[in-house]
Amino acid sequence: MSEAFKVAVVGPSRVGKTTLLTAILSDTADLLAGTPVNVALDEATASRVRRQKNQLRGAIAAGEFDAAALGGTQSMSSYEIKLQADGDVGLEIPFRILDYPGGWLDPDRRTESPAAQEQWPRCEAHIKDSIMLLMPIDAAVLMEASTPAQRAAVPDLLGLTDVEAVAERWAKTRNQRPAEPAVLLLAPLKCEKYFADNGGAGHEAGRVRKEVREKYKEVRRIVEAECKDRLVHVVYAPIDTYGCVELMEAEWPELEPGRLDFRGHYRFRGRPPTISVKAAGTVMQELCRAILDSQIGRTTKEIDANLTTYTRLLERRAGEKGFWGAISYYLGGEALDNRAQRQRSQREIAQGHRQREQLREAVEKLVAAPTDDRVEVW
Ligand SMILES: Nc1nc2c(ncn2[C@@H]2O[C@H](COP(=O)(O)OP(=O)(O)OP(=O)(O)O)[C@@H](O)[C@H]2O)c(=O)[nH]1
Ligand SMILES: [Mg+2]
Repeated sequence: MSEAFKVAVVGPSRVGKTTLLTAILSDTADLLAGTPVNVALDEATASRVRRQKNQLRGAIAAGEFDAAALGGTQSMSSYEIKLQADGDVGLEIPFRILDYPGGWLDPDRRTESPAAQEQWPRCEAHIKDSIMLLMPIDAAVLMEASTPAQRAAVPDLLGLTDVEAVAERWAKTRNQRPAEPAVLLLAPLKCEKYFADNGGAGHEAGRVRKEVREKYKEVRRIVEAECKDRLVHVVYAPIDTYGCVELMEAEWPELEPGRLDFRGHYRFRGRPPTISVKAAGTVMQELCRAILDSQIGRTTKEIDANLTTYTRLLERRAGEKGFWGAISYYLGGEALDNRAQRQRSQREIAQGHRQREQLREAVEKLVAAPTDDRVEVW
């Protein structure tokens, strides 16, 4: 299997990690509409996405949004996603996004689950290798807490301690690999109610930003402190994964004396409600930007030096390439050379080069597409 660009998601149970991944995929497909490049999913990913879309369709048809209808993630799952040029030469840029049950972030809960104990080390390894740390944030928890007891519950409900611990480990490795990209993407979700730009009438975008700045200040401090030798690109992107589901009522049931939980009651808006994903494509845009920037940032000499250390042979495709290997392999044309050596077809080489250009153009198009107005670089 070829080396993919890795992305890790970090957030507590029920924050919306899995839903977000589906939204990213459909929004990216929209951004790439009209280009000869498409978003290809492996079978397991496609089936997960299909199941989720069907559930949502069913809910829309029934006219009722049940926040508990979608079962939580039960095990570690890799989303294998490829930006793929049309045609049969098989040129592609592969990404691997890791999803897992948010409950696993809590070390105490991990010890209770055999699956977690078995799979968590692999999750951790993936997180460390990731060029992007994607951090979904429950905007409803942030925004609806008003009494002192509710505010006291917020850090725990956001899983801040565990999220910070993961961010620290991720940043440590990023600092050891200063030439690779490092993107921290803070993504408030369930924020339809607070915005006026996607069918809603909320005017609290400023407060969402302020709350995220405040509650995730420590995450940013940790990341900065760990990344002494490099820059981390921090992006703030409030995302609507549905766009047609709005918070009606916030409930704060008492789990035990002094400890509150949060339960949001949501309802569809619009008749009939139509899904309107917003700003989710930012994730793929930022990923592609990171890849292009880091490639452009290197001098030709560096690339040449790097390339000579790679064997341009068949095994290369199967070997561990690491980030730089992957980048020169996919965008530098090595995937083509390699393939060419096997097939020795001039026609195919010519066709392949054209497709490589298309792929590069599509990546550039993604990057050049206007960024959503909600998005900010911090
Ligand atoms: N209103 C609203 N609801 C959302 C949004 N994103 C997710 N949800 C709902 O939040 C619930 C949890 O979503 P999931 O994507 O399963 O959450 P998760 O983080 O993957 O949860 P675990 O797998 O348990 O870690 C589901 O009922 C979703 O429908 C959003 O942007 N707006
Ligand atoms: Mg999940």
